[in-house]
Parts: sequence; C-alpha cells; structure tokens
Amino acid sequence: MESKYIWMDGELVPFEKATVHFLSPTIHYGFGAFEGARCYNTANGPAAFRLPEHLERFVDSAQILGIQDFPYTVDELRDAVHETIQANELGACYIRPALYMTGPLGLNMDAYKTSVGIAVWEWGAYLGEEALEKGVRMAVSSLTRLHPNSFMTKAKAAGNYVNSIMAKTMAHRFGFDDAIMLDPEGYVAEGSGMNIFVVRDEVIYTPPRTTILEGITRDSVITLARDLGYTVVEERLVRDQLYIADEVFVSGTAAEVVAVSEIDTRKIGTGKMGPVTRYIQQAFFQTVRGEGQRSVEWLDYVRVMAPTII
Ligand code: PPE
Repeated sequence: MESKYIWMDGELVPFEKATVHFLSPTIHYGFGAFEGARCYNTANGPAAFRLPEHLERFVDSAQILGIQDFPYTVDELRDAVHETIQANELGACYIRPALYMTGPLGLNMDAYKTSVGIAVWEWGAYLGEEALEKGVRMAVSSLTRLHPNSFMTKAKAAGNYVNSIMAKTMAHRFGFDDAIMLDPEGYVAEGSGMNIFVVRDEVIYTPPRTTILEGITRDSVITLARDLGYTVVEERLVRDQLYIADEVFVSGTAAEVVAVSEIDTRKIGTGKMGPVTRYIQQAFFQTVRGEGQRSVEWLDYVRVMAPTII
C-alpha cells in the first residue's frame, strides 16, 4: 500500500508523514467514510474508472452521516485524485479517498472537523490472480448484514466495515475466501466488500438496492450485461437460490468480476467459471482497458496537474 505521497486536505504529504492523531473520533468510534475506485492502464494512458460516480458516492456518504462541513466538491476531489496519481507516478492503481474527523472526543459530530485524504497504490487482484480464472469459495456468514435503520447501507461509513471485517475474517479462518452476508430479514444482501449476482437459465439476478451498498461495479455489470442482451432482474434472493444457481459471481472495485465456485461446501454449477460470468468478466476488463463501447463514457483519463508538494 506504499506510495510516495498521500493527499491530505489539499497538500501532497510524504507517505511516512501522512498520519492522523490518536484522538481522532474516527479511530475511537469508526465515524468516518471512505471510497474506493480504480485507475487502469489504457492505450491512451491511465484512466480512472467511473471516478465522478465514486466521488459523488463519497459526498453522499458524508451527507448520509449528517456531516455539515464537508469541505470539497466532486470537481475538487476529482482534480485531487488526478494530482495524486500524477505525483505518485502511477498508472494502474487503487484510489482510496477517506474522510476522517479531528476534534474533541464525544458523540456530537458538530464538535468535529472533517478532513479528507486520498491515497493511491498499486493493488493487484483483490481475491488473488488465480481467483479471476478459477473463482472463489464463499460461505454464508453467521453475522447479519447491516439493518438499514441502524447503519446506513448506502454510506461507505468506516464503522460499517466492522461487520465486514468480522464476517470476512471468520470465513477465512474457516477456510473460505470470503463471506456472503444475509440482510436482517434473511435475504441475500452482498459479500463483505462486493455485490453478488446469480445466473439461472441465462437470466441474471441480483439483490435490489434497498439493503446493499449500491456498487458502481454492480451498476456497470448490469449495464454491460444488458448491452450484451441478457435480462437482469433485481429481486430478493434467498440462500438456497445461490446453491441451485448455474453460476454465481461477485463484483466490486477491488474484487472486479470474480466467479464463485463453491458456497457453503456446495459446488455451484460445474464448479468452474461459467460462460455468462466469463462473458461479463471479459466485457468488464475490455471496458476498463479502454476497448469497450462504454469506455468513453466511463473512463476519466488522468490529466497533468501542477503538483503542490510540501
Ligand atoms: N458492497 C460492499 C459492502 C463494498 O464494500 C463494496 C466495495 C461493494 C459492495 C462494491 O461496490 P463498488 O466498489 O462500488 O463496485 N468495497 C470496496 C472496499 C474493499 C476493501 O477491502 O477495502 C472496494 O471494492 O473498493
């Protein structure tokens, strides 16, 4: 995760100096939010995938949390991301904006001040290079995904990830690659850090937006699948629908598009990446590399900025 500089409130700070005070309320209470986007290498140079949409979701996270002093516009953040990628001399990389609080501890956010940082680093295949071809083995978690009236599922709030971390780690310790979370009513919600899709008889199903993070990769997959002529249905799914699916796959910025070969010790379909997943994975990678029909619409080519290194 190392890089040369991290952007912090308008300045590019050398990596080792990019620290936050121990008394930040974000450390004590998990009150903060983050975003995750990716930049890919294309024939026309590095380009960030759907960057404005990611930054809009970042601003929305602040809005959902009730933060009233969020200091930047989407355009300012976009410039900052470009500047940070440039300063770090990176091509393909992961982009991690985060907002965190300074100010007195205590549970009234109106006493805090909001700060924003942006880190970028080279981050390879999140679930492993092999997973992109072979798929991953997942387990339904015994932990319930967030109740929409206690944690807000549309915000990428830092504290929401306590639930994800516990679920993913448990799955790992039990020998699986990742966890599938059910919502408070028992319906399939999402993975610890990715959305989920089911393929049955060539129709693609995915849980509705209500209790999940509205993944930008999820939206891209739905759009690409429809472009390819598939029917995509957003409806509630139960866990046994996963077991009898022809194919299951997950999507996320970090995870990209990855097949699920096994769930709760049941082999899914043939136990290998299915044809629909492969087709969509190919369309996704073509798009992010600048070779798809949607590439122009979705790629934000990194611009040269005048850096403000301190
Ligand atoms: N659900 C959750 C809970 C989630 O965290 C992510 C992204 C998604 C769905 C997919 O959303 P999108 O990236 O917009 O397609 N998870 C981020 C964090 C991963 C991490 O380990 O950190 C990501 O993929 O960047």
